[in-house]
Amino acid sequence: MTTNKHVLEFVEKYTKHFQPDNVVWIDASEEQKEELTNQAVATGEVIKLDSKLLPGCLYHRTHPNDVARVEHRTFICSRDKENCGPTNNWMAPSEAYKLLDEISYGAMKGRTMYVIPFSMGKIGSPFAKYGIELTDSIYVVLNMMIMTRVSPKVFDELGDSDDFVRGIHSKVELDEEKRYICQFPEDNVIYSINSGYGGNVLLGKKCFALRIASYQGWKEGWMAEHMLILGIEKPNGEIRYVTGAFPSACGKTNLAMLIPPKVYTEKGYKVWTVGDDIAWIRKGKDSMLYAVNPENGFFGVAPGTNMKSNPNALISTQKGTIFTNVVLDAKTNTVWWEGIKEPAPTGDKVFDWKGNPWFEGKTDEKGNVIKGAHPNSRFTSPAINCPSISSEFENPSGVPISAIIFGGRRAKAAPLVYQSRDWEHGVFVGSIMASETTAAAAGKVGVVRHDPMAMLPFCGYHMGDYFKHWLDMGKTVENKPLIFNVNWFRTDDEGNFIWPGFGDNMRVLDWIIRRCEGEVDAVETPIGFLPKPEDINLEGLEDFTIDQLKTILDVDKDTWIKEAENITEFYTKFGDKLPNELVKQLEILKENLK
Ligand code: OXD
Ligand code: MN
Repeated sequence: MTTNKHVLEFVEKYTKHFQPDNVVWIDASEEQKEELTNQAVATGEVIKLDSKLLPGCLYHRTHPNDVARVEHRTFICSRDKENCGPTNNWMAPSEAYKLLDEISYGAMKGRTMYVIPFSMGKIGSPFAKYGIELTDSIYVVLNMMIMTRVSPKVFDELGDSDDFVRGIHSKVELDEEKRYICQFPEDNVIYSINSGYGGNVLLGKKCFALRIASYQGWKEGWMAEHMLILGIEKPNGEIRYVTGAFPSACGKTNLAMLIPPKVYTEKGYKVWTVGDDIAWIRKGKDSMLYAVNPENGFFGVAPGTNMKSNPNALISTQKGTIFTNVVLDAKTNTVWWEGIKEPAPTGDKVFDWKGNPWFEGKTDEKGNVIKGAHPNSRFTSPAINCPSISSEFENPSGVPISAIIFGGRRAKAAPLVYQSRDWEHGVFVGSIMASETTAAAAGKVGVVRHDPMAMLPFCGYHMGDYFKHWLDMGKTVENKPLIFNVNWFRTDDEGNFIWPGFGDNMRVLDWIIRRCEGEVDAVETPIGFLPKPEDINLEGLEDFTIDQLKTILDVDKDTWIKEAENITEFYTKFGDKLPNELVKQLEILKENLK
């Protein structure tokens, strides 16, 4: 398939290492896809779903110990420990290669090794970066064919070049004690073993498009961010693009595919989806920042996705999709998850994500309800399935960004929306993001942690340098995006969400766009500019009053004084690498709160 000697050497080296029975080069042809699917069906690795109800769809279960990203087993193996920074785990590259080689030596005996040439970004576009993933999992191959552009054309683009990311994956024995997800930024290498969960093994996604790419972007003058990209079409046909950084499982996919409320659609507003998880950002025309989505599909969280919360996502899953760890109804060969629709399927052929017979309300021996789908169960769907996919999705130059939104899951503290005073303050706002943890990563759920720019688990270098890079990128463009922070998750004393969220988030996007166009003024507060309550359009919103809105537009000084103390402590981690601009911004915040 190629004569590129770097590629051939790489494949040969790991063929010797893993000792597979066969090596198969992936050309992503329909015949090959069909053949691989049939093989995976024969071994039980995947189950074919009903060809009429869910054409081209497959079902898969991961090992029960392997259902989320494992941040404590994820390492940045930079040559110098200092470059990994205080927020990542570090291992010396030589030590890491040795350890991983030892654990995975001969791991593919009796298996096939697949060689996947893939592109992040449209092949041949200025944003595109190429990779080769080696894997012993057909599930990985089939997912990569949805999530990235898998094609032998990658070799044509590469020519003789050595400029590709080497992705090495083996399930080995799925031993969680020997699970390692290692990134070697200076070597362009990712080495992932003992896992079969998407976020750990679809190496184009978090490992490449964020961890390695953030490092590449730092060196090459661009940015790789954990951000959705959406376009808001106004009644006059103009489209404004917004990117949004939110931690995992905080609604990026829902926001990216938002359907505006009737009061907006009637006037002609539309929302277009460019990306739901990752944005690569570069300086472009008109001295603006431009963003592309380097992925080709969605790896979305299933539970809670339904025709009301996100019809565009649900429709995207109706063909060519791989479902992982949801409920299987083996009688109809369809899937179900909590929140998709009531009632759950019944009968003796309904199985939960672990493969056990299941019915809604089933409890364990302690009386706890057993969920049918894992809270981090997923769908992998082609982006072209999405009814709201933007016509600019494939634009090789990306889309111009008018606004950047940061947002976390905060029961208190952060108001519904506020705007930073300028770029520098905006970088500060991103750097102080905090959010309650979710099921997307192994560990405790619901604990507030600092997650700057939603990149805490994904930044491939020192986060102090990352902040500096953000500050520098602002200097490269005159027409900078305005920077905002949102919080859809404020709760009342009973713990209920106050803001209706979902499609109604359009009302906040509308304010953001009107701010970008200079059409509406705002109130200056210690933390930035807040909307006047009457400027958030509540028309047509039932059961929600302006008084409720006011409760989520407040900036409680005592809460923020505590927040400033937490930020001070968090910032000490970065030592000398914390840019002075951010120190100054923290002082301004404290001063404003006096
Ligand atoms: C994801 C994640 O899968 O952030 O997008 O975990
Ligand atoms: Mn994500």
